[in-house]
Amino acid sequence: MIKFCYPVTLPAMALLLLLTACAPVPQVAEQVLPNIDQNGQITEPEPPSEFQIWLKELRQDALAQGVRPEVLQEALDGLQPTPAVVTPRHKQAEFSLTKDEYVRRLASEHRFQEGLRQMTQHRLLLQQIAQSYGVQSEYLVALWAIESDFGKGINRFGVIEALATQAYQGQRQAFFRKQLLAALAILDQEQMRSQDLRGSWAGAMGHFQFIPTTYRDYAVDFNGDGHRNIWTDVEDALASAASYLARAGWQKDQAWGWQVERPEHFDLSLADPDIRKSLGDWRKSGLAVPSGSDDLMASLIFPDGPEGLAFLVTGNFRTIMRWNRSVAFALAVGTLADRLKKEAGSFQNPPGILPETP
Ligand SMILES: [Ca+2]
Repeated sequence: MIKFCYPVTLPAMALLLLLTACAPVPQVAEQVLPNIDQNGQITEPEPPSEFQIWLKELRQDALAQGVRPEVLQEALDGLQPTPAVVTPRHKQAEFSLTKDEYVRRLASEHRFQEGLRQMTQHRLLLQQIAQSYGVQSEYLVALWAIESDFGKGINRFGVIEALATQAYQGQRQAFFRKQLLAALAILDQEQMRSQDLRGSWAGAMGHFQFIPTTYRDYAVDFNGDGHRNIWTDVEDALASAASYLARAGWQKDQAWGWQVERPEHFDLSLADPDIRKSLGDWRKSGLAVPSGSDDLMASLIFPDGPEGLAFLVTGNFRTIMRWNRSVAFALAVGTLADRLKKEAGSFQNPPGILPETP
C-alpha cells in the first residue's frame, strides 16, 4: 500500500487509517486487544473481512513459494483493494475501429518521429543488443513506441495494489493471482520495496510493459549493475525485450511480412493463418511477393476481411503475436519497424545482416 501522509482534511475514518499506516511498524508480536464500545463495554472483535481472509490465503501461498515473511509484511500489511479501474480507451478502440485504422493509430506519425530520434540517441546500445540477441533494432524501437510511447506514464500504479485488486475482484482472477505471487517474488529477489514496484492498472511494468511472470522469465541485467531494472534503465529494458523475442523464436534474417495485392479470382480459402506456404508457392498462386527467400514460409491474412488489406506474414509475425495476441498490435509493430528501417538511413539493418560494432 502506498502510504500517503498529506496534511489535508479527510473524513475521520480515512484520517485514522492514514495515521495508522504512517505509524512505525511494531517490532514485537501484536497482542489481540478487546474491542471497547463508546459505553466502555467490551465487544466481540470484528470478524476479518472477506478480503482479509483472501489475503491470508495469498500470504500462505507466497510463503510456500519461498517469499520471505518480512517481504510479505512490507507489501501486504494494510493492503486494500482499490476501486475498480476502467478499461483503457485504447482497448475499446481496438474493437471500434477497423484493424487498418487501429494500426495507423498505434504506429502514429509522432511515434515514428520519436522512434527515429531514439534510434539515433541509443544507436550503440541498440547495436550491442542486436548482436547479443539477434533482434533488429527497428523492431525493438517499434515495440517500445507501441508498448509505452517510450516510457510515458509507466509508473502510474503500485503493482501489488493493482494486482491484488484485479485478483480479488476483477475479471481473470486466477491469472492476476498468479501475477501477484510473481510480483511478490520479484520484491524478494530484487530487494525492492513494494512502493517502488510500479506499473499499469493490470500490473504491466516498465518500458515494455512486462507482466511479472514475463519479468521473472525474460528480464535481463544488460548494464551489469546487479539489477534487472526495466523501469528506469533503458539498457536493461531494451535488452529484456530482445531477450523475450529471441527466446520466443525470433529470426534475425526474417521480415515480419509484407502487404500484398490480391489478384482477381484469387482462392480466398488460402487466406488462413494455419496455412503456411513458401514464398515461391505464394508467387505461383498469383501473389506478387518480394523476390528472394523463396523458401521462407508465410501465411496469408486479411485482418479486416476479404475486402480489406492483405498481408503475407512470417514466423516473426507469430513471435510478435506471442508477445501480444492482437493482430493489429503485430501489424503496427511490423509496419512501424519497416518505416523506421527505411528512414533511419545509415542505421539501417538489411534483413539478415546485423550492424557491425564500430
Ligand atoms: Ca541493470
